[in-house]
Amino acid sequence: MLLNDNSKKLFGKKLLLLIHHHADVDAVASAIALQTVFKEALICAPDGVSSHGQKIAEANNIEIILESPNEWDGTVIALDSPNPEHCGPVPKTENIIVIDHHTKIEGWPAKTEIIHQPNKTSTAEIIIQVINELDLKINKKCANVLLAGIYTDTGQFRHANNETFSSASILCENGAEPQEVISLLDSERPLIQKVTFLKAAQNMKWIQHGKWIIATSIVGSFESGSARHLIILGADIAIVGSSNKKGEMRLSTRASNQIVSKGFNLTKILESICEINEGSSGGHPGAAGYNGTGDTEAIIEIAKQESINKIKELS
Ligand SMILES: [Mn+2]
Repeated sequence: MLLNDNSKKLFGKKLLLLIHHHADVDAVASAIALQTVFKEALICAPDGVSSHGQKIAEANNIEIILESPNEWDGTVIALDSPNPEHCGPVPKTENIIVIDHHTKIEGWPAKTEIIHQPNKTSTAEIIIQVINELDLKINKKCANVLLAGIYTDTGQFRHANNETFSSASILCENGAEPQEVISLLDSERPLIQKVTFLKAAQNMKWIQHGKWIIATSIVGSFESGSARHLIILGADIAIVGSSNKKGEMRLSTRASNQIVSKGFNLTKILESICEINEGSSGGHPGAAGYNGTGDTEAIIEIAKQESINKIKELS
């Protein structure tokens, strides 16, 4: 059982569904799914929604507010967000539920109800179980968006496990249409994204260490998609950075299934950057992100060196 009596009670209050910065499909889908069973719930994305996240919202006519209220006199449900910084500012409230599947959850106030399932390949899969335990029904819209969350968070099922397919199967029994989801998400990318990915490849530097290849690049935006594409090109570890004029910078990192299966873990690399440069990090062994301040190139270099050190420890 994921839910205790207290968390069940908290679902009965006025709900604010808070999704992480630059919300991805998993986060947006989890919020939309909960809104299909709690019609009055508000969805809030304090730092915007990714382009695919927006697609899912638009296809379902969902309204997402972009500024989080200062206070909330019901329950705030943080989705797909391992720490408060990822979805902040969190409104002042008595009641918080966190539903997440990232490796490490931290920084939430003591009274928070934490539903943490790091073995699940998406938050969407946790939502299926939550809705079941609340004795509510998954309708077609709910099933479709959750399938979209699973589809993207598992990299089109490349990182799926046994349970992922059981969850997807439950969704299909409840009306999800795999082809609808796939054609919505695989439709053509905006030009600016395509150009960014090409620039990421153009400015890429790479080194080989043993049989492993580490690629790095800097882009203006879309760093996670850029990192993913460097893996498709043949890198085992991709580290892509971006920064803004305020001096804030972001790293997005990806690792190939091959190196992850040997025990390589990106969250460890980014945690060591937090020790050196503060900031916050989170994610999974094969896909992780870091937010901080400082010189992007220097921090990419540190991440690269840390990766080389970890490669030396692999079997
Ligand atoms: Mn997720």
